[in-house]
Amino acid sequence: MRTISFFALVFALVGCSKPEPINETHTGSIATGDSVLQTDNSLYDAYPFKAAEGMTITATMTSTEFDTYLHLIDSQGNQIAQNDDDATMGAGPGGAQTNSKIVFTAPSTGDYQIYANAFRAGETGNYTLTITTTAAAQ
Ligand SMILES: [Ca+2]
Ligand SMILES: [Ca+2]
Repeated sequence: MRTISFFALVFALVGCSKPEPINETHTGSIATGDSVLQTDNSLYDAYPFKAAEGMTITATMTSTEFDTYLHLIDSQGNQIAQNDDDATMGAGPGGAQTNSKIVFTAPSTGDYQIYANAFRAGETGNYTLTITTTAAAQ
């Protein structure tokens, strides 16, 4: 019983602590069977993470195989930022400026998701996604 109580306390404390900054790189692929965006039937992969109020959330998505698209989703499921093409992110397929970047300040502490998405329905291929959060200004 004592051991169970100890772990319950530890988990309670972890749950209350502010999210730490993250710096993640994911390699993935958009493929048949992935989640489907309701608005245009394009495919996406969802990446959940936590951020504290005031943190700067930066996400980048690059692919040489398809036109990337990024969405930032809050804990209520609302899209709070999006980007199709960012000219600073280098060339996508055919040398076109199709890669994506979002920079956004977290409006509250909680759960967020990045949707790594293809611009069009039917587009598939490999991609690299980064998600970073930097500490809020003190
Ligand atoms: Ca996928
Ligand atoms: Ca794009």
